[in-house]
Amino acid sequence: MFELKWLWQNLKGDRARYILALSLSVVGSSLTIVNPYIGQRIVDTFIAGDNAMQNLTDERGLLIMLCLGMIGFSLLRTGLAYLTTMQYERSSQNMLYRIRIYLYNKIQGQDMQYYDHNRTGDLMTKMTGDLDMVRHSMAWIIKMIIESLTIFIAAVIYFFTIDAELTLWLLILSPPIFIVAYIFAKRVRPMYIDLRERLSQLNTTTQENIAGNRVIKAFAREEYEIEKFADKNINYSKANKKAALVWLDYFPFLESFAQGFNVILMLAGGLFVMNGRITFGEYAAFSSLIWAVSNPMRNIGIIINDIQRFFASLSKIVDIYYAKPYIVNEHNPVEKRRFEGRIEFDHVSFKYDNGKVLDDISFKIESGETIAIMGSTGSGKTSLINLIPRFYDVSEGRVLVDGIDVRKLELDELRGNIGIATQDVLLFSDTIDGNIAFGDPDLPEEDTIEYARLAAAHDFIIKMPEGYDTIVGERGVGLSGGQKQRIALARALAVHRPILILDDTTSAVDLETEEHIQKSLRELDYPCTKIIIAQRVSTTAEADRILILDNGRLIEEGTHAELLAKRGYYYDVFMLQNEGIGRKVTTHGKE
Ligand code: DCP
Ligand code: MG
Repeated sequence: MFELKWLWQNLKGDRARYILALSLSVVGSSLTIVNPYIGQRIVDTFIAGDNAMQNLTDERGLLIMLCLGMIGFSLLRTGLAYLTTMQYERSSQNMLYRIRIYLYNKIQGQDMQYYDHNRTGDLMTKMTGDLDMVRHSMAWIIKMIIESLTIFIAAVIYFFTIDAELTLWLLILSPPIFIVAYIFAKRVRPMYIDLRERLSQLNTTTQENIAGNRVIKAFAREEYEIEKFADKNINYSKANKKAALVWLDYFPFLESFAQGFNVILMLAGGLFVMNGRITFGEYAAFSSLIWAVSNPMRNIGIIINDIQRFFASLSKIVDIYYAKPYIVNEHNPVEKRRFEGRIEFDHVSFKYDNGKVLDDISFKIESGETIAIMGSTGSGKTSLINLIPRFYDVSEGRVLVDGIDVRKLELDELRGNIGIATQDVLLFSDTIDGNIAFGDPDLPEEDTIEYARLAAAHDFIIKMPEGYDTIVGERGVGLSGGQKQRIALARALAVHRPILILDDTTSAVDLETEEHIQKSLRELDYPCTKIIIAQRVSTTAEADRILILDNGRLIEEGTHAELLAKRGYYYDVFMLQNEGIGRKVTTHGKE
């Protein structure tokens, strides 16, 4: 019921229209009983009545009126049905539109932790299938329920005005029908929740397969993936059939009860006509409206099925709606300051769901310094830099930017001061120009080219079919890993932020290109604190300071020379990376 309240809130702006639709439904369906009533008058007066022949000649006007009335009411009902459907469609579509925007904003506003826990396929299912199901329910299922109910009630009231006893005889069947329907609903509910989950799994598999197509091809795992998909597909199909077939267990009972209405009407109604309790016309009215009582009983299964699906989908959407990100923008109207770019980690520890990743890390970076971070894979480098723009929050300790705890800063302001090139490069399906200017859509073209140059990307960009207007990304021209990294670097440089974070951004470029990039970074035309994660000593050597992470701990800190002198991890890496060169030199020397 809480979900219905939620829907009602979201109908805001279209509530009047929706209520109009509901009212039109009620009026339109109540009119269903008018024609049987006219039919009853015609039968009683002109066909089966005592003076039928007499009336046929004397009251021809009345007969014509009644016939015209029948046609008129039919037309009126058709017109009303048209109007009603239009109102349902409009209000539900408007609601869908609003909810979709809201949900989209919600998803956009979620923090990284949310994305760690929610599958893309599942979110996509919510944004498409579930939303459509909810709209369909608002427009069609609720309409069907309201109309069935109105027709049922109108028919029963009409029956009562004709003959209460006969009506009661007919209604004897209702309680058992409701009991059967209730048992059915209870049994089928978990099935639809399960069905919804399987659909989401199917979508997730599909989405991952499409996104990961290259890997699948590379490992020649198509067959395995097809099987995996087939498996999910069968699961979904089975669950669908199971839910649909449950209905068959109950269908014979409900159908028999529905048929029972006719039998009771024939037996009891026949007797009543013979006794003269009701007229033949009244019997005809009963007979022509008995469907209004039995059909809702027949349809109860379909209605229950749809309601269960409706709630299964609705609860999923409501989940997104009420999902609260832990890391939020307070939206205090602050002027966006430009930071100096001082960064401090003060006894910072951090953990994901499963165990500590950073352990008691403390260091300071002055404005304008260049810091390199090195460490074996999985040592926590990415996790560490993720704390600066507050992609995640620390578990213990503080991260300070310009001396202020990042948790006290406005997210917009904080992130607006950081340029970042993340480790997994994502380019949008857009032009190269659009990708570089992503953080600043007003970037003049000369600047785009300038930053592409600094990132050593200009040369390969101009060789592309349409230069800076070449579409890249998922559906565009393919780029090499190193090319993507360089465009991502240009994108990070182009925003002119006082803090620049590069996560393994030159890992895929050759040494010569790397040299060019380092030179660019040294000569940036704006003041900037740089944090560079790198594996190569050639990159780290020129940093003001180098931090070495090992298993989440800061084990070494100092300049290139200091760390070499220390003969620790950094020294080992240095030796390892220079060993090859060293050996070559030696061999050469011997010759
Ligand atoms: N981890 C996790 N959940 C995430 C991301 C990482 O549990 N969403 C774990 C995996 C590692 C540890 O945290 O055990 C550190 O991961 P990092 O990505 O911080 O490691 P690095 O960036 O140092 O590794 P690499 O050099 O491979 O990028
Ligand atoms: Mg990393």
